[in-house]
Amino acid sequence: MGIGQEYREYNAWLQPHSYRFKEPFRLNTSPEVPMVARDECKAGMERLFGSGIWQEDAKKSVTLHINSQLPAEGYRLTNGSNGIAVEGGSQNGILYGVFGLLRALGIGQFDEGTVAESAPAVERRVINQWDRADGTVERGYAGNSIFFKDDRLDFNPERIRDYARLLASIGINVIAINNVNVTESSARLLTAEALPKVAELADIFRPYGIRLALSVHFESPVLLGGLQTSDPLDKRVAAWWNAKTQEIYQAIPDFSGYLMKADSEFRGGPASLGRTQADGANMLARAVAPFGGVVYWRCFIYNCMQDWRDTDTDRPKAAYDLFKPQDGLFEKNVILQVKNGPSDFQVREPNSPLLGAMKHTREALELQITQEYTGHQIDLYNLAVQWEEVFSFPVNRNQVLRDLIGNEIDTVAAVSNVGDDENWTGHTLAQANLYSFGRLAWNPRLTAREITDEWIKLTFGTEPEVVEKLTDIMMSSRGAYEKYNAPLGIGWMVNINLHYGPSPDGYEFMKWGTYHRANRVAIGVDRTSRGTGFTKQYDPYLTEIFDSRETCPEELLLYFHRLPYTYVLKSGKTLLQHIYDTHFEGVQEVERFIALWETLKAKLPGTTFVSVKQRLLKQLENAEEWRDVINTFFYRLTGTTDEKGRKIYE
Ligand code: GCW
Repeated sequence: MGIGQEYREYNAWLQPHSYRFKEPFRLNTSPEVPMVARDECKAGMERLFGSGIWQEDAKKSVTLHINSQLPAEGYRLTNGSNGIAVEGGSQNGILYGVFGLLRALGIGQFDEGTVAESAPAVERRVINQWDRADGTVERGYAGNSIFFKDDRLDFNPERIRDYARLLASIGINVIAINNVNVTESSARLLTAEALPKVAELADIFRPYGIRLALSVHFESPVLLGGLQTSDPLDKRVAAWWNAKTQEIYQAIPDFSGYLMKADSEFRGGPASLGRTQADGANMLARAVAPFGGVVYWRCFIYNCMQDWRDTDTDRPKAAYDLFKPQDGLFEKNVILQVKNGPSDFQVREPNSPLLGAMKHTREALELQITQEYTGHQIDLYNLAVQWEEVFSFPVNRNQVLRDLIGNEIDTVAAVSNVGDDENWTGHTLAQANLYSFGRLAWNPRLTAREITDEWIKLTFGTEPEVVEKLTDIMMSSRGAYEKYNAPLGIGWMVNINLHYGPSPDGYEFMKWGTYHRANRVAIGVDRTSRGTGFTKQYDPYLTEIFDSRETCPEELLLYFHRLPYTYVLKSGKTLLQHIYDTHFEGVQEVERFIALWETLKAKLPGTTFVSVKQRLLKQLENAEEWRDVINTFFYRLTGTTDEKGRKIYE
């Protein structure tokens, strides 16, 4: 990335533009201002306005300095008559201030007289890489890992630095570099041979205010330490973790902590040894506590060996049932990491009832940027729209999830969508999802529209036609995908393992607890108080809302209820007709995106125009496949034809 360049997809939202400026500036920095903040400011202003922006004898200045009155990571920007001041509460604060300034100038919202203050809503804004030691990325759709190759860390420092810059520019301050499904070879990152290389990575991230975390194998004491057991209550096990942790902190003094997927999807964990989640998490927490570290303990635990004939077990209930009774038993530096939905990053889910339910335990919200169930970065899907809904989802009569951020929930984490593709994310427009995650983790009160607008302007400039049409496409993209996907929150009608493309019965007779139980008259699982009782895990205010077909949010009807196809929705349509209609509409939406995109040909960079168009055409094929498979599936079950007489295959 750099100055004086043309647009390159690689630059993501840190693109050059040639905006005009009234007067040149001098750059003034006090000695405690970190080098990277100064460099980013210098280069960033040149990127926006050209190198003429800096002149040593300029009357006005851009001044960077630290103001310890401000929140540590916060900043204040002032555009006064003498020039621009960027104050930061700390070294990181000043860096965020510089990026905040560049963003404000880039979107044209920083005229003279403006004062802007900002500070992050949560202490930890975390990226989880699902990069495997062998160099592939689990659920990655943008090439291979930028960190690993051939069972070891093997990276291009320049590329990592550019990633660090992108992440810092959106306020990320922690990164876990390896997949939560830790294998024997990735467990070896903790060994004395591997740690120096991990420390090299930490050194690259550090100047950008980003601390490293590692996903660790619960059975490390056996795998690496030669012990007979990994039992968290065994003194030798705890001693092994203590010693190992000390070794890590010697190499990486600001190490953020351990990320753990235990007792989940065939991973070992405390439960498999007859211990509680708290026993396991606390052992690690005590090891990192003296160094100020934390344990990110994932709550994605359910029976993945369910028999489809078993109708008593209801997967969405699992995490709450397991963790809620242990509230209060966790050490202070344990952070329970909870996926936004109780299922698994589906297109449409309610929020997890576990979010906000733990009154004496810290929690992290986990989102997924990589488009596992949302189109594999082939189909366009603006996740900001979905995340805005997640943050706006009620937890009780008076609060929505957003209100807990920074309080009960002090960490926001997400699974990254980058790989070694030149444009980082495969689909260039999927860069917006990484951008939006950082912005929302910093400030969950931003709307999807505001963030999308920022991203478009920073990436492609401020030309109104481009902004307007791209905003339209991007703001509509989630709705379009939902329309041609599984209907009304039922989820899971995807090709198994792959999770792209339709397969309505793919997961129906599997062990994963993912059943729609469709027959010729009805579909869905009754998760109300009268059914599996899942709704009772929510605050009573919500239990009542979800329990009733009339008050349950319609887009979630089939998440909570079992309904006949003849059930009449608020639109006056039957459930079946709604399914047919939305599936035809979803395809039409994609056709509309393609037509709109075509009209932007002359106004967008050629490389991006072509690559996005190719993906849109593939998306159209996918949408048609979904439409026809889903419509035929329901037509065959019900024998009921489409009221509008459109083509449904027999
Ligand atoms: O969504 C599922 C994915 C797995 C993933 C798991 C998890 C990393 O299909 O690929 O494993 O969730 O979140 O642990």
